[in-house]
Amino acid sequence: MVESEIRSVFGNFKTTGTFLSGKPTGSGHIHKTLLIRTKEKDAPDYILQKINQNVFPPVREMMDNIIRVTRHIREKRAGDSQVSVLEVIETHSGDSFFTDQSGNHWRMYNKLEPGISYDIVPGNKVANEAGKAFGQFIGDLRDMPADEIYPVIPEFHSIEMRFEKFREAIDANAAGRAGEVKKEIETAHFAFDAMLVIPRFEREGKLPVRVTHNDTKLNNILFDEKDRAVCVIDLDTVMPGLSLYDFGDTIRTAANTAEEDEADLDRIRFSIPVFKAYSEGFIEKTISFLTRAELELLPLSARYMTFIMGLRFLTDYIMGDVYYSTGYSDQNLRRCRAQFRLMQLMEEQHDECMDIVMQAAKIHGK
Ligand code: ADP
Ligand code: GN1
Ligand code: MG
Repeated sequence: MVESEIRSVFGNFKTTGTFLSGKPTGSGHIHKTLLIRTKEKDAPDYILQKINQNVFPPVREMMDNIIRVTRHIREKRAGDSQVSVLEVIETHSGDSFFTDQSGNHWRMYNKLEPGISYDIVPGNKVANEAGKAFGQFIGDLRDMPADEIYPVIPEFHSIEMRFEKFREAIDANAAGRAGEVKKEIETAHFAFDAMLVIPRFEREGKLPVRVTHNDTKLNNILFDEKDRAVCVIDLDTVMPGLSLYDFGDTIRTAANTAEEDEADLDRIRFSIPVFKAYSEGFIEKTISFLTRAELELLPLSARYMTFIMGLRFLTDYIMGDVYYSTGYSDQNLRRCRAQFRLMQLMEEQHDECMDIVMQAAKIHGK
């Protein structure tokens, strides 16, 4: 996209400062994210995003959710000087997003400074801060009635729905790739049953449905120069969900010593110190309301989320890369293989993880 077009989209929002440049930023897989720099030294910079409408068709409902959630957290965190909250910048007509002539939807946020995000954990402090931040997030939204939040992607983390889509993709074989990935298909079938504990417990009413983030990748937290977690971002998927999803997805990303698409599977390790640091932070902030079943399923949740992402990457590869942004032709397959490898390592270390969780719960009073 050329800069003159970006400048013209930027012109539709109520901003301070004049447009200097607009460049792609971040490593998210869903939206096109641009960092907008302004000319004046005292004017803020902005984050402009072209919303992926294929993934988020109910754009208005999604933006309404974000406004509700940010307002709620801002009220809760008033006076907490470490915390920043995303601010949706209005258009000149007072709307939360702008629609261009081709029907693309755009939204803008204040750029948080310095706004450091990590794809790979640089140390245990970041892991502990991340645990506190996502734990606090669920805690802050505890009193928000789940029916005030629109389910923008229904059944987002349902393993049964994801498995069904995976089987449909194999049957359709739209990109002619199913034959290449027999081994991964077999791994998926083999791993599936163990995951069903979580939906079963949910159906039995043992796992409370809360308002959760649902996309708690490590890079969806912004840190400051001292590695303090300052802001939880990427609020598009905030919906009714399980605390397990939020715990598990950060472990999937933070406790992996390698990139999400690492091709050399020997470089993938499951870091117990990171698991411990994250768990301690998360449990500190949630122990007062987590149920026993939630606590006991935390170690499995990491495997559940790693499996679900591996399965989704594999499904997307089989379908011909229609959902996630990819930078090269077999990136989704590499992502899948890396997730499946990590899932196996997590299984081997399950008992150690359980001890860590129980120890952290004891320290914080359960
Ligand atoms: P996606 O859904 O595609 O992951 P995100 O909203 O997570 O989109 O944004 C992608 C990346 O852009 C983030 O990981 C972060 O690096 C950067 N980013 C997003 N919003 C902000 C913000 N308000 N301030 C600073 N950086 C941001
Ligand atoms: C996507 O938006 P981003 O890059 O933070 C995806 C998540 C996956 C993740 C895998 C809406 O997250 O569910 O866990 O990629 N978001 C959506 O890296 O599908
Ligand atoms: Mg993101």
